[in-house]
Amino acid sequence: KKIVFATGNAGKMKEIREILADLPVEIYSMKEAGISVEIDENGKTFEENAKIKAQTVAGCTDGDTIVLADDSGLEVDALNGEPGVYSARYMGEDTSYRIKNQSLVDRLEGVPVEKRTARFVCVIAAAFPDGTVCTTKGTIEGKIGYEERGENGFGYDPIFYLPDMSRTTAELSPEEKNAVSHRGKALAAMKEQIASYLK
Ligand code: ITT
Repeated sequence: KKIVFATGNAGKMKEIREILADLPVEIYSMKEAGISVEIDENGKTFEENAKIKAQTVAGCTDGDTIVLADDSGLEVDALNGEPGVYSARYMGEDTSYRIKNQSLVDRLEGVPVEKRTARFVCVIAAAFPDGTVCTTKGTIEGKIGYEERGENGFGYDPIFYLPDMSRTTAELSPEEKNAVSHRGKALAAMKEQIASYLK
């Protein structure tokens, strides 16, 4: 059995490899599996988009492969849940995260600390060789900071502040982030689904 992970995001892929390291299965990125396919990510929810990615890539694999996909994003309460499912596309795919992060901080100017609540959401979808599909979800609650802090992680991590840890997720080590993150939680639940499929 092998797993192909349907993502082109290197930051996600690094975390996924670390979190799934203890599974008795070979894990390949789409690139390593030699798969290149146009994915029409037109769903309205994380669940829909994760399933679209997993099923599209599953259509390019042989019968012995489990395809996983991750759809994730940042929901900012003071912005009515934006950027949400549009997190990667916010201000355009090619805009740097320095600029995207500064934009969110600017849009929260004057918003007091108790109203700066936000969460990362991650939905993992699995497309199994028998045609079944399932999803698992994880979230982590935090607050939007006042400036970027930290060099670890990727994307919106430098402005995602965890009050309990007094650090942003970009200031956590990879192990610390994976132990508490939306992706760590969603993949922990998915590991159980995979284990029961493999039985
Ligand atoms: P794939 O579809 O190829 O997997 P993508 O980056 O386009 O890559 P998404 O549509 O799921 O994936 O976008 C998720 C975005 O949400 C991601 O690009 C980040 O900006 C943000 N995000 C998700 N998880 C994050 C995390 O752990 N830390 C920081 N930002 C995160």
